[in-house]
Amino acid sequence: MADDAAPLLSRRDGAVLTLTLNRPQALNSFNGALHEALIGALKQAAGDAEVRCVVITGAGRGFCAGQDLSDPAVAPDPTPGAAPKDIGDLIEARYKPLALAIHRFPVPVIAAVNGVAAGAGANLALNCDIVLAARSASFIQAFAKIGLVPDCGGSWLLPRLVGRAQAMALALLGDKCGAEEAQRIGLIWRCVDDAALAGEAQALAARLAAMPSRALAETRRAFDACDRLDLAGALSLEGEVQRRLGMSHDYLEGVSAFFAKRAPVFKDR
Ligand code: T3D
Repeated sequence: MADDAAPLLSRRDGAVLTLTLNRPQALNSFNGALHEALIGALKQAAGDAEVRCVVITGAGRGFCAGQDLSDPAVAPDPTPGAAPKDIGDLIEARYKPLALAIHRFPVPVIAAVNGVAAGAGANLALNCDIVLAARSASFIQAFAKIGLVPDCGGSWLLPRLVGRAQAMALALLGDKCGAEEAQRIGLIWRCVDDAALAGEAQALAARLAAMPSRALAETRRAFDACDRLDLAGALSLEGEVQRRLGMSHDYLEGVSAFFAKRAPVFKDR
């Protein structure tokens, strides 16, 4: 694949937008062009009322191998005496906005993990609302192996997803966690046969796209916010969100459709 190939492929099927990371020669690792393309596509989709679910997947045999460690903009310079690069700026400028864009996205985001997901690539997937993986895929918290800590939200996500004991082992050892094991420990939702991944991801996306998007995004927001709340605070938050949703078109539509014994047509976003 030529270096000037589009780093991100974008396809619309009805209300479902599929974004394919497209640097297969480097296992879809992130360089500046891929970062810009992905965040740009997410921003555009967030403002497009016709998009009601996003699927992120990878081209070729990998999902995403995290940061492109050969990118001269951020890779350490081995020349004796060369000044170290400030990769904190990279995290602030690229990975933080990416993780937040997914957590604040107005409609569900699915990761369809088609192969190895390492470093920030693993955590890109784990930031998504639902992670579906091919049975042959794997997740690697590769950071410790190169002297770094989990980023792209990994330090927040991992203990919440799998508990501290599993999270510590995943992060400290950096071992490959196969998709079946990832499902068993609760790191991901489900793995499916490799040949079924794309179809299952699209079917799931179409199903979510027909659901009340605003309520789904508020569910994610409540789950994230409740981490900082006690039970009373969580109950208050639920009341505040229900108050808003109870005044929405989709609630009226959902209840009307229930009594009319017809399929609802949800519109809010
Ligand atoms: O700047 C900063 O570092 C801060 C940002 C941090 C965020 C991060 O994501 S840090 C973590 C970075 N990622 C890694 O450390 C993972 C590195 N990759 C691997 O450990 C392995 O490639 C995999 C376990 C993911 C897959 O192994 P395998 O044996 O299936 O494939 P491979 O042969 O290692 O890789 C295939 C090609 O992709 C190879 O290129 P080549 O030899 O065919 O020309 C390899 O160099 C390239 N590749 C894989 N990962 C990266 C990469 N090239 C650049 N950057 C990568 N991350």
